[in-house]
This record gives sequence, structure tokens and C-alpha cells, in this order.
Amino acid sequence: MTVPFRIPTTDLDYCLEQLLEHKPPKILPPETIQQLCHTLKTQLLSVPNIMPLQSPIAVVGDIHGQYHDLLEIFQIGGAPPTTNYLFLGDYVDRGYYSVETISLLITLKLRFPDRVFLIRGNHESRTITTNYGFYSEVLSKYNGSADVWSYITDLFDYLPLGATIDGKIFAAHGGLSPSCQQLDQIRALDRFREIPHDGIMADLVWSDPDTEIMDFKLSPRGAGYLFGLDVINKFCHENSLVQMIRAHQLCNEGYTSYWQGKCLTVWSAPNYCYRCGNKASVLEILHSNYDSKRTSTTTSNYEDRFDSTKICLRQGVLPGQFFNIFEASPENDEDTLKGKSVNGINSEDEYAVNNGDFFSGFFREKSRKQHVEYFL
Ligand SMILES: [Mn+2]
Repeated sequence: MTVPFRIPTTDLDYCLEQLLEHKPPKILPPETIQQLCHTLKTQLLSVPNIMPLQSPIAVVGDIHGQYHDLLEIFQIGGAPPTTNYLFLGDYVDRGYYSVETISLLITLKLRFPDRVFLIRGNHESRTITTNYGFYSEVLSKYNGSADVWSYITDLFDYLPLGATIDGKIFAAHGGLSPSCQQLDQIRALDRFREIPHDGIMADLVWSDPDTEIMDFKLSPRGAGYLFGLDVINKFCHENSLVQMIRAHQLCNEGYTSYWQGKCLTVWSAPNYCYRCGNKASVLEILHSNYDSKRTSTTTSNYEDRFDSTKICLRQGVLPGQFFNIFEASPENDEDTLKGKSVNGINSEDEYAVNNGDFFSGFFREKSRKQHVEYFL
């Protein structure tokens, strides 16, 4: 039996401080990344392929290296450990801050292991990151060395493939597989490997829902499948699920609801690639008590502030859920103007260190944003 290693809280806090208290964020030294990845790997060894999670939880879609927009998410949805987070993968590639984004998420996972959950996307892979930005970003930020890329892509092999929420909702990065009818088939996979070209593991991170088709069709992406309503209905029925939540597809409004909320896409990279002009969202799941209205134990103060029925109708979500919509951070626009010149250059600007509790200190600076549109 492997005993999971632990890193002292003070060391993790120091890493968080490096990333959060500097602008641009300070990258962590290769030896630190190596230790973080090694430690997290030992902890993930005992985590099942599908993590059984509970509401309330905030579900985050693709981030793609847009570090400042990730910080925006913590302002909107609350920061860990106050808010529980499930991240649906695609942390790296495309944006200019893949290194900082994955470093922050790894550190947060180690610091708050019961509050932060990470699953694997199709970009958490050696081949994809070699072609879509992460690999070259590591080379440019670490003086031509690919070591950090190796540490992190090795860690990717350990990430779980999905999660259930309250046993009723299935979450994964992409979608369903024609080779998989039961969640137990996913649970039985040997996931500790590179994402293969086909099979259940590939389909989970590559597939997409499609309202125009029935059954499965090969995906135009070249991997995974498109799946129709009959597929998701059957899968939900056989596994006692009510819904699938996934990411993987750009949504102009930040989210998409398929089939009256049977399947939801959450997309969390606003102004994707610094040019798409799209909104982004975080899916807040407050509860999954669909039968009983306003049972006192799970009613949160969120619910007192918005009309659940109206939200369900407008956003196509289930009761107790809502998409918190947000737009690109000011830094996203700056990145657009400056282009890749910000890449790899850490200025010496030192920000005042707050006494110990830097994480809340970081957010104390800015007032928490209220997205009144969804609090009618
Ligand atoms: Mn994806």
C-alpha cells in the first residue's frame, strides 16, 4: 500500500501566495512542481475513476490557460474552501497562462483536497499539449526545459475521468460512449495511462451531444462520438441518473442546455483564445431534491434571492441549479492587446502580503461581484 505523501500547509500557502500575490503571477520552480505533482499522484492513486461528490458544488468547464478568468470564477462563485469546486478538465492549451492555471489548480487540490476536485479533459494529454500550446509555453517559461511539462503530463494520467453528484448527476469532460452502458464499466477501467485513441476512456473526454441525431455517430472531431437523446435517456435510466453535465464545447452564452436540461454544457473560458467574444459560466448546483420543494435542510440563501422556476425555464436547468454567467476579466483584454509578450515574463512587482490569510486577502481587494440578472 502506498501511503500518500503530504506537503506542509505552510508550503502550499507559499505556492498560492506566489501565484496569487503577484501580477503577472510568479511561476513555481521546477523542483516545486515536481514535488506537487508527485504528492498529488500518490493521493490520486486511491481515488476512483468516478468520484462520488455531493452538492452544493460549483461546476467549472474548460479554462484553457486563461488564468485571470479563473480568478474571476473565484470572485463570482466564491473561493475555496468556502465553495466546493468540480473542474471538468481542459485546464491547459490555447491561453497564455497554462503553467500558472494548472499550478494553481494542483496547489488548491493539495491544499483543500475535500473541496476541490479535478477530472481529466482531452487536453490533459501529452500529444494534445504538444500541439496546442502548453508544451511550448513550458519551454519559454522554464528556459527551454520540458521537465515541468513532463511532471504535469505524468500527473494527468492519474486524474479521475468523471464524477457523480448526489448519485443523480453524471459529470465528465466530453460525453458518452457506444462501448459503455454502465457507470461500472468506467469504474473498472485502468485509467492510469495516456488517453487512448478510442474506447470508453477516449469517448468520455471527446464526445458531444447532438440534438439532430439518434443513436451514436462518429464525431467530426476525429475522436469520440456524437450522441442523441435516445442514448442519454437510456444511459440515465440504466444508471438511475437524472442528468449529464459536461464541458468541451464553446458556448457563446457560456452554457447550453440540451433536451430540457437532460444534458448541460458548461463553458468557463470567456472571450476564448482572446478573440471569440463569448461569455462563460459556472454551474452552481445547490441541491438535487427535485421532488420536495424547499426542504429546509438544503435551502440556501441563494434560493431566497432568485426564483428557481424562472431560472429553470430560462436556462433549461433542473431545480436547484443555475448558470452564473461572467465575461472576460480586464486582464483578458490586456492579454489581447499585448499578445504573447506577457508570456514567461514575471515582473518584480511585489504586492503587499496580507497577514497569513493571503487567499481571502487577495479577494478582499475587490468586492464580490453580484450577477443580478440571475437573482430575480
Ligand atoms: Mn475539450
